[in-house]
Amino acid sequence: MVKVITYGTYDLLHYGHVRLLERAKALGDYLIVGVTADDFDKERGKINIKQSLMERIDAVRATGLADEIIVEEYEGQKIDDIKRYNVDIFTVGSDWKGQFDYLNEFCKVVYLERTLGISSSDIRREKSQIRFGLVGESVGVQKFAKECKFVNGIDLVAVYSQEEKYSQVVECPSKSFTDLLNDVDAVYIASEPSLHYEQIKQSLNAGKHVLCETPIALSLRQNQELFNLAKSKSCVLMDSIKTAYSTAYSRLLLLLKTGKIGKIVSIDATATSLRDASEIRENVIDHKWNSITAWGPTAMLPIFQLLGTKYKEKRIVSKFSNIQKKFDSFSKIDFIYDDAVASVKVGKGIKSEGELIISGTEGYVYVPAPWWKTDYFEIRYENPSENKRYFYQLEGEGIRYELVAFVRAIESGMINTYIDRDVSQQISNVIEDFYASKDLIVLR
Ligand code: C2G
Repeated sequence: MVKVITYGTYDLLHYGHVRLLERAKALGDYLIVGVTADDFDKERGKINIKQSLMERIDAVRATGLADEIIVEEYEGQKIDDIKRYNVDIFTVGSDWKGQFDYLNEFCKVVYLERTLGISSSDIRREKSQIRFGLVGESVGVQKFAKECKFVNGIDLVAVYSQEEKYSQVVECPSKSFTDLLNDVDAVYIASEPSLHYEQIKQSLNAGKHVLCETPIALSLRQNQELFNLAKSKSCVLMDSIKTAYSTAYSRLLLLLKTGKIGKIVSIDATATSLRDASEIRENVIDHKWNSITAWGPTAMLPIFQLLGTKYKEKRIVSKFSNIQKKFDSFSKIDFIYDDAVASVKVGKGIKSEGELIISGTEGYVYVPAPWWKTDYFEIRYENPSENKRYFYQLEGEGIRYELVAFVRAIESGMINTYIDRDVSQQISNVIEDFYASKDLIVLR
């Protein structure tokens, strides 16, 4: 019996896939099909898959061409499988020509002519083309313009910015925010925090979906009003904190919720950058993004996601470079819970170690700087031999995964579960108290 094996994602199964399977089957007597697991696809850059692994397996099974179906989960698994299943022939489409010649050492390698004129990504693009616009004057506009290219289902069609260097990311920038809204279905807002509320409100009232750089509002009431408005308009409103969408960070949260370090007693999150320090010192910086709005939401995210938002009290200690404009060059926020404590240190006028340390009754988590865009973390125990290290590929600082989540939320109408509504609202609440000098101690 001649055993043949082939592998694929098989997303939105189409006749190109079926023709490949038919010809693979014809190469021998028994065909094994390896369907790729979600994580394996993500690792190798395929982040736009629409169907779950089970849906893709069922579709391959329904062709009746596979004698056996397995799941491909890791790099190099093909060698294991060829040996384990005693395979005679490995085959794959000609788009992979040359990529699997190394398998000649273990079995015969056959590249079958790829069927022209059809692909899963074309089908994905036809399924939904969301016209996307970028707004604002922060580097996020440039980053998102770059990252859009990796995400099926969105077309960057408009940009509105008050600064030349950002509006240049498209051929013809919009002349006004209203003009932009007329041309899009969804918008990413990275303007200064004080503009977010009005711009989100105008977007939602125009029936547009919104992904807004956090904080989405500078007060709890405004935040609640915006989420209610989004609901009433059946529009998606998402907080943009790229950390929440990075695989390493989201897997870390899951591991901690399983009790990997016992009960969490303390969390310390630090995020600083001296990028604008000279302007801050000379007081020339445009006071759009102070420390607490630029870094506060990101640093508060793990605290509210792991300990919840029902802390008993908080204390904000800030050093101001311009107190009239409430520009803090450094802020430290302590949150006291019934059974835990958490501390956030953020600053655009100081430098510190940008690490995240989560302390538990049985061990602790160490996430090295820059933890907010990490692909790596360690879980450490009293006995170092029990320490575990985790690595998860992170492309584009997590922005493309954030965009995939935004597109999925728009297509499915499902609420985005990466950043719960109460976390977003608590972030706005803390920032509101900062501006109202509530729970605030000012350093000289
Ligand atoms: N294919 C084809 N013609 C098309 C599209 C795909 O012959 N128009 C073939 C591909 O060459 C591949 C199989 O169908 O052999 C599955 O294609 P995909 O689902 O796109 O998965 P891909 O990542 O290309 O699979 O590690 C090997 C890869 O997993 C191969």
